[in-house]
Amino acid sequence: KDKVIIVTGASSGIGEAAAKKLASNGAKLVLMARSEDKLKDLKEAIEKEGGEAMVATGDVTKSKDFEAAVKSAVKEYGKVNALINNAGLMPLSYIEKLKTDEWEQMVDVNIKGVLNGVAAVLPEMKKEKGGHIINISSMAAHRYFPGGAVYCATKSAVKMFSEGLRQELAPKYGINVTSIEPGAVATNLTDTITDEDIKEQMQGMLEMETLESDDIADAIFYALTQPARVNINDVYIVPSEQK
Ligand code: NJP
Repeated sequence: KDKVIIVTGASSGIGEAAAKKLASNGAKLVLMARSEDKLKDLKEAIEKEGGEAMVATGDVTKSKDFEAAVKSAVKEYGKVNALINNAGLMPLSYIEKLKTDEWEQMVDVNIKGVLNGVAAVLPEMKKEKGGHIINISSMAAHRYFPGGAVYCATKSAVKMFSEGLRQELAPKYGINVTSIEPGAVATNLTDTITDEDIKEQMQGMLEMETLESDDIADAIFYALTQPARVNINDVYIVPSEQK
């Protein structure tokens, strides 16, 4: 209750579901993504339900955008208690196709975006003498799947970075850190795939019953609502039907 929480990638999928869930439980939400119109609609939807939210349009790959989001959060709500580093991209392809621009995008958003977020919120969390950072990693941190070499590498980086972050920040500053590793969730994530073969394979995979964004929002809520002494390190969630 009354926690100020920044959610990146709040304009769709898991981020949107998490923002709604947290707002309906009394948190003040700072909604970050590039699609301003979608964020405005979400803010309106949250307020209609009696919740509080503000829009902080920005690109997580730009440290200045993140700093601006934190600054406006502090101006509006006075503090930052939690950051959900959720923004991510998954343009899968086989390495031999050398889609190097897409590799770079994934490294920038999935890894650098997380680092920018941590750098932007850390001073505020230190002031608050505590906080919580949740990084959305993936099942891809546990195993390779076709066309996923770079994506899996970025998500492994996020998982390992989360553990280092926890060991450095939790004992010293009371900042807990959680890595959430979902299997297939029904969202727009596959829209960024430009490789037609991979797209077809993914469609086949998604014929199984996938997780809903709300399932991941529930896991985020669970991790955030533990007593300060409890750090939920990893949450690995897959659809029951996923092999
Ligand atoms: O995907 P989607 P998800 N700066 O496409 C934002 C991970 N995950 O909810 O900027 C700021 O609906 C984009 O917003 P916009 C996955 O890797 C998923 O599934 O307006 N924001 C949108 O809100 C990712 O880390 C599955 O275009 C940027 C959001 O990211 C997280 O879950 C499985 C941005 C993407 O929403 C959420 O993805 C898994 C930027 N530069 C892990 N670039 C799954 N769905 O199956 C993108 O293991 N965004």
